[in-house]
Amino acid sequence: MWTYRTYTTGAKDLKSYFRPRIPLNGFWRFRVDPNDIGENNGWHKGFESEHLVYVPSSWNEQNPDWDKYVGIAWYQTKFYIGVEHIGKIPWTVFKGCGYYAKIWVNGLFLGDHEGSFIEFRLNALKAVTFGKMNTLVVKIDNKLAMNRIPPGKSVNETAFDFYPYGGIHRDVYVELTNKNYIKDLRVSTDYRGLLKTELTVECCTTLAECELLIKLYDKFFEKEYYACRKNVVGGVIVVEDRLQNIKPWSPEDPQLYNLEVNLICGNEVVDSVFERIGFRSIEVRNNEILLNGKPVFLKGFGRHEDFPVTGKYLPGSVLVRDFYLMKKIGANSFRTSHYPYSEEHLDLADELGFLVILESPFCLSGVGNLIPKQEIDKWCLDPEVRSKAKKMVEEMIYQYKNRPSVIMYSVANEAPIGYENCRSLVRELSEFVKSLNPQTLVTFASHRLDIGDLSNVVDVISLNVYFGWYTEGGDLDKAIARLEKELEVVHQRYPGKPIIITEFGADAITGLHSDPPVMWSEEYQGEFIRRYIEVLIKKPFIKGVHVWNFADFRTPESPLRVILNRKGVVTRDRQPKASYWILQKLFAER
Ligand code: GCB
Repeated sequence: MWTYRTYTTGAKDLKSYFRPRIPLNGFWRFRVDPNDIGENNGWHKGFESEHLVYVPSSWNEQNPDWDKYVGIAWYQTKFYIGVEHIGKIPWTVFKGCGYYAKIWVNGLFLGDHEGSFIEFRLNALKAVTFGKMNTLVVKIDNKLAMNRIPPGKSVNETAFDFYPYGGIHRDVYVELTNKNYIKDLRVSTDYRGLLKTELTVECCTTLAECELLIKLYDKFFEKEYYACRKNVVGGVIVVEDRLQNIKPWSPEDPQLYNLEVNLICGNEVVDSVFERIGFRSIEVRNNEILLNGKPVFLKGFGRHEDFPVTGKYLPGSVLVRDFYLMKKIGANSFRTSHYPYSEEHLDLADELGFLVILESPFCLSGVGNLIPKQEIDKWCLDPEVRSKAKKMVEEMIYQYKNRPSVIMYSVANEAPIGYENCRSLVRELSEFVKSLNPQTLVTFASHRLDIGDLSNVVDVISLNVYFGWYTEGGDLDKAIARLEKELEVVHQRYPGKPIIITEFGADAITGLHSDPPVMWSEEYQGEFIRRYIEVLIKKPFIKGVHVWNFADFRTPESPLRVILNRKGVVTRDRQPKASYWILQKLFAER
């Protein structure tokens, strides 16, 4: 049984054609509040402003005046709920905004949420007026602080190498449910047709009058494969069956099914939701990552959600281009570095057959530049940091637990595991993931090649390596010799563990050419990737290669960055660099 409850509150946002939805994407009123005067001046009841901002998208690049603004900003919109909905619960649903958000409807505080990359929904029943316009106000606080995840100090002093965009960067809507509704739906499958459904139902009437009708359809809701009825006894219902003639989900053939669940009370359907599921198994055995019992090799990228003007919002059209570019290059996998991506992003991964490492926002690459070395260990012990890191892992799994594409969770990126308390935190997070679901594969991306006894808690060792860029710069012979040597050492240290190289890459400014290849040229990047991959694919213990990065992305300003991190094999506007074609050839050979 799947037991959360340490941190996750509210219901899971489930797909539904039944629940009425009022989309709130569009132009909202906007106001920055650098001195945090808004609440004292009643802005949460509604505020005046000449400025507009588009939702979803980060605020920064929508107006050059806001570009480097990290701090408090206010958003406001109006919505109407017709009287025909009286008796229903209106939920305000935010798919991702941050860093810290407080929400009011008609001046009444609904709740708050910390963390930019996870959905949350708040019950607005006490606040809304049916048959009238309602005012929704959101206060976003995007200040960087050491007790926030990921940590930072100011716009250009962050522990993470991506731009600290702020705002409402994913969809917002009001969804209406009946008072009896399906709160959570969790599906476990295997490639031999296991279908285990765990449902949490929230009922205000006597549960005995209610039953669940569970149906399995093909991807297009055209053919019904399975149906079962179950009385709602208690709030949690578990149904388990083994289905015949099911096609497994895999990158080569990503077969999806729709699992529909109807809640019927007194002969009336009162709720209906669905999840797109796949039948697949994932495990690590004898040094192999096995998908549906067969060894799989991960080929792909670390990515970012980053695009000009929209910031942390990747519009659907850009996502489609990204996935076609990834397909064309021969990739079958990516990591959601360094935070959970949007539902649409994962929808496409499910649909097009990508194996995803879902990463939490606990990204600490540059934490050593922000606090003195002797304080890092103390920082990792801070109960606030620890509980936030845990909450974010739990929320991430809660939201994405039913995704066939998600085969592994990464609990952190480049945590300073040389320090004892940081090591214990990564251990705690990994064990926590396993306690939520023992079938889940767990890892963390490490820049240290010696992960000590943390090898006992991860299924796969994930390494980020930059010989030939941050060390041995410009000298690929030396870099590759070191890579070979170091990897053999890692393998000898952990002979029973599959290893994935989750990051390796070199910056290239598109259009910058050089013979012989020198750093920052397209030729150097191509050569770097070619020589790495030629080595990596020959090592039997390496089970995956993720090039850093798929596309160039914006970062804080630093002498190491030319506005963007240029390690993309495509530019920020998604045009291939020379390395793209080299990688396409290499991926085809593995
Ligand atoms: C890393 C980090 C990643 C950076 C990358 C780089 O190790 O994990 O966030 O962007 O290196 O390009 O420096």
